Amino acid sequence: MERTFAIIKPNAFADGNSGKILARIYEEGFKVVGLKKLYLSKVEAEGFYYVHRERPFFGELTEFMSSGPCIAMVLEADNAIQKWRDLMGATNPAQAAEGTLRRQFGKSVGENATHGSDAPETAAFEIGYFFSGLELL
Ligand code: 3AN
Repeated sequence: MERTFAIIKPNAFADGNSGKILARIYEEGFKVVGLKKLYLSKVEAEGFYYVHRERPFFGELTEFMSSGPCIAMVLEADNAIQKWRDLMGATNPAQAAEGTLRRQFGKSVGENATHGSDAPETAAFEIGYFFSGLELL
């Protein structure tokens, strides 16, 4: 079993799509080990996306992620990191495959409905950034 970190981003939360996304998560066989609603500050979003600090879109990305509430989750499954990335689809919703969450709920490359860790090391950092061990029992 592997764990990954996932976010229902502010655009999907504001659009009222959190329930539909959670339903897909359960249908696809993930166990939801942790779940919380958060309203990130700009500084908290910057800390989360620290690896992207040199990217040209860092300001836009952290503004968006702190623009409204989101839902942070820890998901567990066999091969959870890749399995969740497959369910999300490509970063750009216009290029995401039919049936993926970003295709269905994303608006743009920034407002793309969901986040997912891209490797075991990033999953460990991201889970620890949002959840304590006691919250994941
Ligand atoms: P992924 O989230 O699919 O791993 P990355 O690592 O390319 O994609 O992007 C990291 C984050 O930055 C994503 N949450 C994405 O929404 C955002 N992002 C990527 N490119 C842009 C862009 N050109 N403008 C705004 N946000 C972007």
